[in-house]
Amino acid sequence: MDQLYYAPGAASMLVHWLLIELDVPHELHLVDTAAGAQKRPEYLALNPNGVVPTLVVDGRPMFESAALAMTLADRKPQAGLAPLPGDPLRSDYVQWMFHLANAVQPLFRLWWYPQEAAGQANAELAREHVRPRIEAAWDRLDAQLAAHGPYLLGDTLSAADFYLTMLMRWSRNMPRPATQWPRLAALAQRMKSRDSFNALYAAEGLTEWA
Ligand SMILES: N[C@@H](CCC(=O)N[C@@H](CS)C(=O)NCC(=O)O)C(=O)O
Repeated sequence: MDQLYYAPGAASMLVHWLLIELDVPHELHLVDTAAGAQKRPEYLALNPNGVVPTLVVDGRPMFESAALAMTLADRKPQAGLAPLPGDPLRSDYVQWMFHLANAVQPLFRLWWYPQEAAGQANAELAREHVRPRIEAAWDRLDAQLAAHGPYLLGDTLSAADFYLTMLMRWSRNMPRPATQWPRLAALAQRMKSRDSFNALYAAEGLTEWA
């Protein structure tokens, strides 16, 4: 059975959501990130990066939430959350997964841990600079959905929409949350109406942005 090391609402949420959506048997291990459990030797032995998630598959610990999401979606092709190789939508899907992983998710790392990049003395300034970059990402994603929605792949739901929803959730307490963009708000609404979203919230004890 897959073992997920997670913290509520963290990047592990994408993997957890897909485990539920795809009905993959799994066991949860809570990592107390507030207490620094992700930096302890026993966790670093699983994931030397000291972050969540880690997914142990067949005894092998794997990391990187986007890669784990793609792996899970590919493992259950019948669910249709990843266009198959050869399908013209496959390259769009890979593009959006990489875009979210490389161009959007790292902005949230800068938003929450500005001192890592800029030092404690410049943390507020770094946040001021990253905020418009997150908002610009919402501009572009909203425009994509306006032209080719309602999902990132048009009419086809994919793992990329689960990923985008997690990232939108992360903006919920920002001055301009993603849901201030109308097509992003519509996508969030659709995704939140899935049974798997409710099951995820119950399993992680989440309440905000329900
Ligand atoms: N690229 C990694 C990033 C993971 C990440 O930054 N996780 C955060 C929570 S969202 C974390 O574990 N933070 C605690 C820390 O950095 O000590 C992924 O997507 O798996």
